[in-house]
Amino acid sequence: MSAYQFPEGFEWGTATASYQIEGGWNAGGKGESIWDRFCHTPGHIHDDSVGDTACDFYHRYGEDIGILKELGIKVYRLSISWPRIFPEGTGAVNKEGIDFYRNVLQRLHDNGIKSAVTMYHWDLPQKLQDRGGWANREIADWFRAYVKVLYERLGDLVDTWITLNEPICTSMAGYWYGEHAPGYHDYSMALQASHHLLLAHGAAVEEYRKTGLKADIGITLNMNMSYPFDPKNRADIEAAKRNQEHSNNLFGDPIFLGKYPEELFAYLEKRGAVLPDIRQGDIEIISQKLDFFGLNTYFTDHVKADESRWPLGALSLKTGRPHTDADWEVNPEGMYDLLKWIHGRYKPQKLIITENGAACNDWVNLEGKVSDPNRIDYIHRYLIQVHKAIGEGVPVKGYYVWCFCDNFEWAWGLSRRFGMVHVDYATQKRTPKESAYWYSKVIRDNGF
Ligand code: IFM
Repeated sequence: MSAYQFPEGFEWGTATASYQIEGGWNAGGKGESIWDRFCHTPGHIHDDSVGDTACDFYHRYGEDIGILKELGIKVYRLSISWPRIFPEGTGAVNKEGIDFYRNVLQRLHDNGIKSAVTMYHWDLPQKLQDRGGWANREIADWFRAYVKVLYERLGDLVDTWITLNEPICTSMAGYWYGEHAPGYHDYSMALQASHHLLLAHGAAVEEYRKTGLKADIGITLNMNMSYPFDPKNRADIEAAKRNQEHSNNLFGDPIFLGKYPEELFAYLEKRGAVLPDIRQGDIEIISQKLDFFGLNTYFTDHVKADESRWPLGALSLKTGRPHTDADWEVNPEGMYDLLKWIHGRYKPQKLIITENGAACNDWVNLEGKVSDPNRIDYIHRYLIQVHKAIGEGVPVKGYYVWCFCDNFEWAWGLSRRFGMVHVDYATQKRTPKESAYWYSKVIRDNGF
């Protein structure tokens, strides 16, 4: 019996995303995605790398699923590349794309590994970006047509469906601060895109309920706690509240409470932002009942009031805590606080931590091994907090480490390693790190 025993049937998993691992960017009839375009345009990626090959999962999925099996992973989270299914975004379905995912899902199934499939993890078809992308309200219909094909053609092999991954990154990083594709800098456009993401999410749930498929469907939101930098300073307290409403409630409230955060919207309007065009019936589409809440979380925000920061008047500062190679501070108690906060506010019947993990500066040592004690320590500490929350009644049913293998970390390219499996990008050699073996034992013991 472990000191920290998890409930029977706890779903230990690991996560990935199409653009970050697949490569084969123009193989098998795939169309161009916004990330292909973004990376192929110089100046966007810190280390000038591109995701053309990444981990070459497109050709090596058999080997990777073999490693998953060896480690005893129960659930593998992957995403579908929209332009692999619809090279033009809409219209003709690319059968080779469907076959690729059917093969992957079948292989997982044959190895006794459950699949959790994200339908959108940021690689929009470029053809749809050319029509405005997430800033165009029509995208909810484009998404509806796309997911219908996924349900029809892959539905028999999928164990869990996730509509969108971290939609706030799609809207804010993509349309406001421009760090992600398509790289715009327009806050009001980002707010409008957020609303369209929510509509697309709702459309996907609506279509799903018509299919009669039995798997669970939910969404993955990234959230984190915001604490005032100076807990005695009134302005910091208010700024932290605003910051948290922006990072958590902007998507959480409309989906789970059927309304947008009013105070936040009033503040944004006062500061000159244009609020989204919300039409009659939109909120009903957005707030349909979900089977679970998918949570991604990595760090906490410590917020100082700063009027000069438009539009939120909030600045997140470092506190001197240890940080990972992504420069994200390690604050495991933030996981506990967040789980309690979500449970209290949204009361989901089931919660899955669909991502949590650490970037570390790992390399293969002379003995051919990868020692990554900091990643082990990070996951260990965060899991202790998850365990505590479960003990207090928060219905966390699964935990997925981000990431299964090192991969293409968006604007940071190949320079940040989040994997439990090391990837040598020159040779594509895989080396499970110590964390992979540690996690494998956690799974076997259902605790630690
Ligand atoms: O790599 C990303 C992933 O695509 C989404 N969640 C956060 C991870 C680490 O930055």
